[in-house]
Amino acid sequence: MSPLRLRLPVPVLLLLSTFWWAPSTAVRSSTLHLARRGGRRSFVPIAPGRQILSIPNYVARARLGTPAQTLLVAIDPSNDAAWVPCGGRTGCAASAPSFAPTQSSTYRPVRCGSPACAQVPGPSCPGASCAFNLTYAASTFQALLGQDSLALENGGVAAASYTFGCLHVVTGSSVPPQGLVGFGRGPLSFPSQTKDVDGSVFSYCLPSYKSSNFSGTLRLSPIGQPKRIKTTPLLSNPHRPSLYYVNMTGIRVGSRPVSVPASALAFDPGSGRGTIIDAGTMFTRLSAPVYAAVRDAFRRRVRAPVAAPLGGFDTCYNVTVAVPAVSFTFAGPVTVTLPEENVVIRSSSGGVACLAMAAGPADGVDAALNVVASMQQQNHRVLFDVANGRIGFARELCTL
Ligand SMILES: *[C@@H]1O[C@H](CO)[C@@H](O)[C@H](O)[C@H]1NC(C)=O
Ligand SMILES: *[C@@H]1O[C@H](CO)[C@@H](O)[C@H](O)[C@H]1NC(C)=O
Ligand SMILES: *[C@@H]1O[C@H](CO)[C@@H](O)[C@H](O)[C@H]1NC(C)=O
Ligand SMILES: CC(=O)N[C@H]1CO[C@H](CO)[C@@H](O)[C@@H]1O
Repeated sequence: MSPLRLRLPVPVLLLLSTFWWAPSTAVRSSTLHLARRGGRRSFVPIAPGRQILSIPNYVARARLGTPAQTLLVAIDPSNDAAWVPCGGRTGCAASAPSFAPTQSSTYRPVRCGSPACAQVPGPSCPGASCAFNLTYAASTFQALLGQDSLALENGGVAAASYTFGCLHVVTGSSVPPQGLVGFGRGPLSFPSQTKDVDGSVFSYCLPSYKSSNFSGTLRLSPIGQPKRIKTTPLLSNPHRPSLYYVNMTGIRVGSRPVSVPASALAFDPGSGRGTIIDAGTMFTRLSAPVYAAVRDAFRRRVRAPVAAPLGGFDTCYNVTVAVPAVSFTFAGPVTVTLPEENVVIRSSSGGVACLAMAAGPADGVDAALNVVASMQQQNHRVLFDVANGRIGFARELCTL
């Protein structure tokens, strides 16, 4: 039942190489001036990690410890605990940026028996410090729980004593190499640990995954959020308490509703069926019957011969085709209409375009889950207003 396992099936990950643009050699910082300076009411600049770190997550610069050590951390709304790779043993040259707790005067290990230790899943106490294991995608970690000062770039100090996992052993790959800050709904997430200041409200605008600019914005408080934004109620699943569930009630391809039985979309905490908003997954995944209906409607509208599948995508075209908009309707009702850039992915050569969605796993806890993923959210503002139990959507261009 771990929400940490909520990630792309491997074939979809593999196709990333097909669609991989050459990574840029340097992290660009020239666009930082776009974020208003002057304290915590401004924006945290975010960028797709795809070009910078070869990961599907969006990243922000974090400063951890005293003096501050800078890491490019993934921002993940479907996880709670933050974790960073920890190194810094004297005499060891770190090959990749990692956090050196011994170099920070404000780092404190979390002791066994402390309240923070009780908040991590499956804590153990081999010594005096609180230890836990974590899985993320296909990787597992062993971590020690610690606390230190955390700030996200341009967002002010989030917390003088932020609780996070210090990773010592990592098995597996394709994880955010410089760590992750969970933006889920559990007690260890960023919104929870900063709620006294940020009021359990944040929003983001994700720039195009092809961009390498930090032109996206993460807004960390109720102040400065869009006043006029269409919202849908947030639903909670006690079995998967980290996740932001919403009530998706219909899907359209072009102007036509896709024929999906209401029962295939209905929220059911017991089985996990329903729809979540996530940004740690790159491409929207729909439960198998829902995806089949959307794909069939899409193919009927496009009317060109379907070419061979590419990676995890089964609806690809060799030729230039006119692509219908796809709309998701949520309770409210709120309809989010996705233009072409949120609907199809084009190969690097430009020759092939595929419907950028896939069917979820055939079985397991995620089989009935629909995941509205980052590619489908890019260039929209998505508001996570936990304080008022709602999620909002508005079109906003944040790609340079
Ligand atoms: C974490 O995993 C390691 C290796 O599998 C195991 O030895 C250890 O006991 C686990 N720790 C916890 C807290 O479960
Ligand atoms: C979701 O929306 C449908 C249609 O409006 C409604 O019938 C259903 O009760 C809603 N489900 C939840 C859990 O709010
Ligand atoms: C797509 O292109 C490939 C390679 O050029 C070709 O083998 C295939 O027949 C084409 N498919 C369609 C449906 O045009
Ligand atoms: C303003 C700016 O820095 N734009 C850059 C954004 O990133 C792209 C590459 O992804 C560059 O080509 C732009 O110059």
